[in-house]
Amino acid sequence: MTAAPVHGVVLQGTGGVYQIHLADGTTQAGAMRGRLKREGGVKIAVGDDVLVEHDQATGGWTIVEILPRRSRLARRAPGSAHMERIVVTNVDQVVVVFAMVRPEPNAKMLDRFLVVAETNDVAARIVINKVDLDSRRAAEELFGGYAALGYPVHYTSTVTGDGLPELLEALRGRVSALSGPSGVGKSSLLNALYPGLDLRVGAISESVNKGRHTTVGARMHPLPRGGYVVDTPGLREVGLWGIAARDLERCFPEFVAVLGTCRFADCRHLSEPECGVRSAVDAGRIMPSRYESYVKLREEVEEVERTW
Ligand SMILES: Nc1nc2c(ncn2[C@@H]2O[C@H](COP(=O)(O)OP(=O)(O)O)[C@@H](O)[C@H]2O)c(=O)[nH]1
Ligand SMILES: [Mg+2]
Ligand SMILES: [Zn+2]
Repeated sequence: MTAAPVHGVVLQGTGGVYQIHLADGTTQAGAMRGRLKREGGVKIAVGDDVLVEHDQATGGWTIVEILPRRSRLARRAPGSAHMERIVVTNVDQVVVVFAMVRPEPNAKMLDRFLVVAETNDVAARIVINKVDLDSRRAAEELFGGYAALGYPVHYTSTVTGDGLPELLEALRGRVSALSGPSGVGKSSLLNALYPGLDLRVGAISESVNKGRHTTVGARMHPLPRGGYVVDTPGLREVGLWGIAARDLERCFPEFVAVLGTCRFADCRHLSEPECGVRSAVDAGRIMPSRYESYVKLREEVEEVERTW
């Protein structure tokens, strides 16, 4: 006897056993139905919305269907130049966390995360933590430009509580991939936002995934008021490997308005004459640091294309 299938979200998976968060709030272990495995070849990923059936005789849960994916973040499969591996699906937003100081924010890394979000059609949000260690004005001087581009910027402190209610609201009911360098306060923020919740925040560290062949899977954590936070080791490597050089310009929202003003339709915005993007940089309408990030990423992506 099996009851009617119910909806669940895949939190984690290893060795064919998946942790599935059900609508009733419980988390159950389940495997994929054999027929599904044989037919589609579609592999279940963390974040997948699935239908699961409960076998009342055995007490076991079986995944009977994977529902359509709203989004996906993929990376190059370890050890392979051309294969991709889905890290997580159905992410609504990438939340990039930096600190005002200790460690110093890194604009190039921030821009890289934003490009990953843009190229995957996922919204992005920026959190600048440790604002208690510097003036609010200094923070806004550094990051106000991003708010002007349309990326919401939260200025937070786990010491003073600044910005925490707004961040809590922004995470509620959504699937958020939290990322950023270690030491910026990601674990502290989650602990401050969700006291008493066992998020196993210690796992949110990119350093565990630095070895070339180690793969630590993503892991979703259900939030008490709805939504999920995803711990995605290796998010830094997500996305860029699959992006075409000519598509990179579209990942910089402030470039899009001036693209039509370049003399050459295939302008790379590097050293071509009469480049609308470089004119906009010179005119102060595009942040020089953003343009520098573009140049660096463009070179990187072209290099990858050459080696293919
Ligand atoms: N001054 C200050 N220190 C913070 C803040 N948030 C976290 N920290 C400290 O920064 C260090 C790293 O925090 P942690 O949460 O482990 O960072 P993670 O590596 O990003 O998870 C710890 O010593 C925290 O106490 C903050 O808002 N202000
Ligand atoms: Mg941490
Ligand atoms: Zn150009």
